[in-house]
Amino acid sequence: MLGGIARQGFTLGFVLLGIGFVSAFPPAPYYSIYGMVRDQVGQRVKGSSDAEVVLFKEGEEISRSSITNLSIAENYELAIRLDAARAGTTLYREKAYAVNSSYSLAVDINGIRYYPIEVSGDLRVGLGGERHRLDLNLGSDLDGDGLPDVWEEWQLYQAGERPDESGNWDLSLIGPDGDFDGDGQKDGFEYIAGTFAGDASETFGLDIKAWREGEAHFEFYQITGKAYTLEASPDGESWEQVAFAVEASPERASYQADAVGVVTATSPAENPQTLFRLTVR
Ligand SMILES: [Ca+2]
Ligand SMILES: [Ca+2]
Repeated sequence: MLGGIARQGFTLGFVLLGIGFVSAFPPAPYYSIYGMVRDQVGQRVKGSSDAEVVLFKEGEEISRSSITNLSIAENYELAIRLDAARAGTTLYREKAYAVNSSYSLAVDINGIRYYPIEVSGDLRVGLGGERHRLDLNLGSDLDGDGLPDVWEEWQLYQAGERPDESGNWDLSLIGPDGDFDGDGQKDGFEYIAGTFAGDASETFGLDIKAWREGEAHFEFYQITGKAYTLEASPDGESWEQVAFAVEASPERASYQADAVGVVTATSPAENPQTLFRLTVR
């Protein structure tokens, strides 16, 4: 909520700039972070007023910003106010950050506080005006590989692995750059795509089945909760996002799956040589 107020304040400043009162305000440069908050099994955290990213400075809460459903590519954005380092602005500075100083984050969902894996790294404030993508993945990460351990244990279980007598799983079998099931797709990629990293029969991909009457016909394997977009290219170099229709639904810019399984899709394509690629988030 406070994040929303901060953004309104920024908008207000911008409006005032238009009518010439800006000199009454100290400059308020911001460094922004944005990205996707995912739960410990890799699913996008749904936006709500009870889901917020919280910003800390030296252990003290500075601001918070709601997780939203507004964009398919990201579900949070947080503006970090930078210290203009001017004399006589002590109060202002308490909530501002020096460039390259450290900050920390937490995620509050329905009154429960979570610490994203990324917080264990060294988070540093960048320059004013910069926008930096920082996806936040919730859950513990005892093996320090950036993948939530709960998701890794799920993949191991699904592949027939079991914990040892002490209840410990061999998390070293799975890693972001590994390919546990040998299907050619990295475990870290399967985490994002929502496919099983321990089942080589389950992979992310786009099968182009046919072209007829100005339409390309596809199949792909959808995973509940994942969002898909389609891009087209005449030459494999320049790509642009295109609308597509899944099953009998109307054409749309993106598609969010509500089930698991193979679906058919179509997209207009005047040229049968058009190349397509699918993106999953
Ligand atoms: Ca891990
Ligand atoms: Ca794999």
